[in-house]
Amino acid sequence: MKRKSVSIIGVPMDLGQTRRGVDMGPSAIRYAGVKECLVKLGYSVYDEGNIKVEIQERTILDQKTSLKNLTAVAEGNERLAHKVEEVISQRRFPLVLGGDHSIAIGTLAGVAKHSQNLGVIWYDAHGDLNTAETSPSGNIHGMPLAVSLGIGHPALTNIGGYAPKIKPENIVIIGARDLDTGERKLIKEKGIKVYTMHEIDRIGMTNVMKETIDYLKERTEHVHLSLDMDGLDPTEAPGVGTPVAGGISYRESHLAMEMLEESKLITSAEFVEVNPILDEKNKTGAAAVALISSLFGEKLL
Ligand code: B3U
Ligand code: MN
Ligand code: MN
Repeated sequence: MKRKSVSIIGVPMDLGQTRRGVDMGPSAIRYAGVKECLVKLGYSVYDEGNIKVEIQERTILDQKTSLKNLTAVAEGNERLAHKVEEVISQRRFPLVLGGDHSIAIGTLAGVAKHSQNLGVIWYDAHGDLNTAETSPSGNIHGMPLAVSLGIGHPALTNIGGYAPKIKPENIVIIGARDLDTGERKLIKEKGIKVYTMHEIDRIGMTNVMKETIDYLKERTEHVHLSLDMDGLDPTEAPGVGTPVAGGISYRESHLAMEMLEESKLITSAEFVEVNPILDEKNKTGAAAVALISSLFGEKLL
């Protein structure tokens, strides 16, 4: 990471899924000391506060598609896209804190405005490549990667006023271990590069990251990191809405962040799905801050 200014943007979004509490994720990550860590590392840090997200006590189903809370998710993401775009115009690094993963729709809409050939690392147990037709849940947090490819409901794919935001060959998914049938089909159809837990176990995180960095360096100009805390193993990051056993370890995740830091490739990032209600003494919030510190250059020695 180049020494530069960082803008923290909180997104208290919980409408992309149905478990309560993930809207407090930004507070949990702030409480765990994200700003202080970045200041200590020498960055100028601006906490931009939170993006306004509607509070809805009941799930509203879209009549035609059964998408959950479509209007409120789209509106929150539109505001987020605008903010991210503004932050990049000010030459600051946008660090977005979620909130459920539906917020990647807005983040990518803002980031891609500044980048014709954006790379994306999707660190996640899931593919987030569903559409209204393939989704088992109707939850929009299972769709943001498809939406960013221009696949999905127009109210989502057109956020920021353009589509698509990214190209399938510029994506690397890391940590996948729970993929739906429609997602598998899309991965094959579009030729998306995926390192499942199988590959991580086979070749090790060092090689996964080496290959990822080489792959993206060759074909992209900026790289966004979208890190879903459920990519980590639930024993080490229990505060997430959809935990999946057999995940990436805390240590492997640190290594991944350190290698990304060395590569100087990452130009924007988001950390999502921290749910303090489901967490154990803010373990997941603290893990997010520890990983952010590594990504921004904290060294052991
Ligand atoms: N693939 C499932 C489950 C899921 C996706 N993202 C999360 N969970 N966090 C779905 O609902 O789309
Ligand atoms: Mn996700
Ligand atoms: Mn996930």
